[in-house]
Amino acid sequence: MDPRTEERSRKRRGLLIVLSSPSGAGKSTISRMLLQADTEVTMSISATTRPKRPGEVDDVDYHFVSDTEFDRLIGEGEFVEWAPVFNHRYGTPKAPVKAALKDGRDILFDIDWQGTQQLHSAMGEDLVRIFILPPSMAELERRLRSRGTDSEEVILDRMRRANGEISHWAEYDYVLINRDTESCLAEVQKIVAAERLKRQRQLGLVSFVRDLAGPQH
Ligand SMILES: Nc1nc2c(ncn2[C@@H]2O[C@H](COP(=O)(O)OP(=O)(O)OP(=O)(O)O)[C@@H](O)[C@H]2O)c(=O)[nH]1
Ligand SMILES: [Mg+2]
Repeated sequence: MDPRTEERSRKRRGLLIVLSSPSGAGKSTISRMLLQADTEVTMSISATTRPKRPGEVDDVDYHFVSDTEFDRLIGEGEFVEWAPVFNHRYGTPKAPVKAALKDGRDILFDIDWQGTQQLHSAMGEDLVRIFILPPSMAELERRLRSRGTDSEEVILDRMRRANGEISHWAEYDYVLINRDTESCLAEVQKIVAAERLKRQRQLGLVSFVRDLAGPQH
């Protein structure tokens, strides 16, 4: 296809959406609902050296890899960002990000503040950063406990880590307080809708406006 025709048929450049939050603030639930509601958004699947948990599926939840394999991926420049989180390493594969941007599809990233900083340096304006805060620390703790899956020690550890993650809130473009899931999801959808309309993401605008002006000018 002639590149100009191809550009017009694509209409817009894809959007990279980061959702970060402390553990228990509702990020996973909101991600899942957004993916279900919006077929233009797909999830970025990270590689990790952490062991697979029961119920997790390789290449669906994460690409579970060994330390050696992770080193190889770093060496070959396969990651757009990677960071140590707790005792393991996590990284975002580069190829799907490039493909999505080009095809005008959006990608959602569930990554921490370290990854967000790196992605921001690498991808600039293609990235929109959303941070989700809990309504209070008491509510965060209540939500962590209500999962019923974690030991007291794990819960206390997550609460400690939550303060560290929250301290990076001001590095994000949008900050939402998750008082209830439905309204928080609606807010995320409004952000996504507006970001898609940004001038720099609408391909073919220059030629559209040129044609609008027409031959009389
Ligand atoms: N930088 C970076 N962080 C990642 C990546 N993938 C996952 N993470 C972060 O690593 C942390 C731990 O993720 P998991 O091991 O899946 O544990 P979890 O139970 O989901 O932890 P929480 O989401 O914090 O409740 C989360 O904060 C993720 O956002 C990645 O590719 N890069
Ligand atoms: Mg998670």
